[in-house]
Amino acid sequence: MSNALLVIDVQNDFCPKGALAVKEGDTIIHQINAAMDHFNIVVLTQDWHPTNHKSFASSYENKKPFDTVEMFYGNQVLWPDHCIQGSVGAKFHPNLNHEKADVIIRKGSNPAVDSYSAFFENDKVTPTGLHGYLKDRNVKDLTMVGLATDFCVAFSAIDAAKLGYSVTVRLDMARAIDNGGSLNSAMDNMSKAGVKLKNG
Ligand code: VGL
Ligand code: ZN
Repeated sequence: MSNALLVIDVQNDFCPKGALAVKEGDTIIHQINAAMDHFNIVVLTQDWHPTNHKSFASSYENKKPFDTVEMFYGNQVLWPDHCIQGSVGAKFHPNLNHEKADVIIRKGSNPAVDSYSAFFENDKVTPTGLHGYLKDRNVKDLTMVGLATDFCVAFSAIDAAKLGYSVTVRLDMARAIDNGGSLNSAMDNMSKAGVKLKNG
């Protein structure tokens, strides 16, 4: 039985000065690097969107960032353009020790579907392949860190708990966007799903 550290979206665009900057997003990186040595497997995720992605406010005529739209899979927050495939903003933050990664999962490549979770796209049915990988490697315990607590970290943690993993989110190694109460509701939803929330 193995454990894995999932490092969610520690990319330039989610760090200060990035296109969708998360406050203090870069302050967690040294601690994340140190944590990598304590797990059997390190997984990194990378938000990886085409320029015309339907989660971008710029894909609509009368929308601005943080407005919402109804997609075929439900409500979707609209974001500033971020993590465009191949751009500097999509790269891992230079301080992140990405060479420790056993596997890198890229997500959000389908222009019609956003993908917060490391396991399923936002349609809740299209898998990323991570569950198969972790099953094959006999991983049962997952610890999640990274950006942003209230979106990609929370969605990944809740999906993992539903899939039967024992899941811990290390809040001291995660930071939130916290738009319109999103952090509070994400914390509630994670607790209800049985995700352990720890600060150290
Ligand atoms: C994320 C919004 C849009 C995240 C990604 O990594 O939490 N949030 N794309
Ligand atoms: Zn995104």
